[in-house]
Amino acid sequence: MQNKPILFMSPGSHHSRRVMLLIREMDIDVEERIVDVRPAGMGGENEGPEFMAINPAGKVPVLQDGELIISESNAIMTYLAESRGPTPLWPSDAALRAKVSHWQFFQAAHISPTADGFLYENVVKPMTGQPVDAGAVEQLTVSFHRWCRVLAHTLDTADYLVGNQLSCADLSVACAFMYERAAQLPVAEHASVQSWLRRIQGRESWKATEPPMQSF
Ligand SMILES: N[C@@H](CCC(=O)N[C@@H](CS)C(=O)NCC(=O)O)C(=O)O
Repeated sequence: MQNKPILFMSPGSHHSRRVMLLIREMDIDVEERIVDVRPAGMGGENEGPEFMAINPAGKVPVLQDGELIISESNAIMTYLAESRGPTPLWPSDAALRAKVSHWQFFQAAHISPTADGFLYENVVKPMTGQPVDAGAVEQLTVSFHRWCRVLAHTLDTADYLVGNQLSCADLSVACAFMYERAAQLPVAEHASVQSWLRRIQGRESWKATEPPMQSF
């Protein structure tokens, strides 16, 4: 019998979490192996030779399934959904699947860099004794509202991002908001986005992947 896949992850990693959510939503048997992830130059396990041999980018998540080693959370999700599916989370209809994919690219290109910027300014900098850059926060705020308006364009009239049912799109995008409170993301100004986020956060998969403490 083939060994079960291994997900190298960190419980506090928002990028790991979208894969962890999918694993639970699809009830896939995966070993989750915690990596001590630290920022560059801080001596984390993610920079050690063993992990770098698995992912030369030194980042989690990474999935190992037999011969396959794959990083990038959304690529891992596609692989799991396709190899362990079918699942409505990754629709069989090509047009719907393109829409799911669209939101995953949107998350990686727009929402995550903006939310991560807030996390850096409002959490990492104060924690490391650096001054917050008010100008940077102002620019991030403009971007954040811009991307939330894009989400609201769909969520004002639908409960979920694609086909009005839960899909990988919701799992991918919701994780970008994981540190909403600590990072002071102004989500409250976008009622439909906030309601959608609470809907995802109400799921068992979300509760089961809550990190033991506010870790990063
Ligand atoms: N685009 C990647 C981002 C992965 C990522 O940045 N992971 C963070 C943890 S949330 C990490 O491993 N950081 C360590 C580092 O950058 O050195 C994905 O979606 O998987």
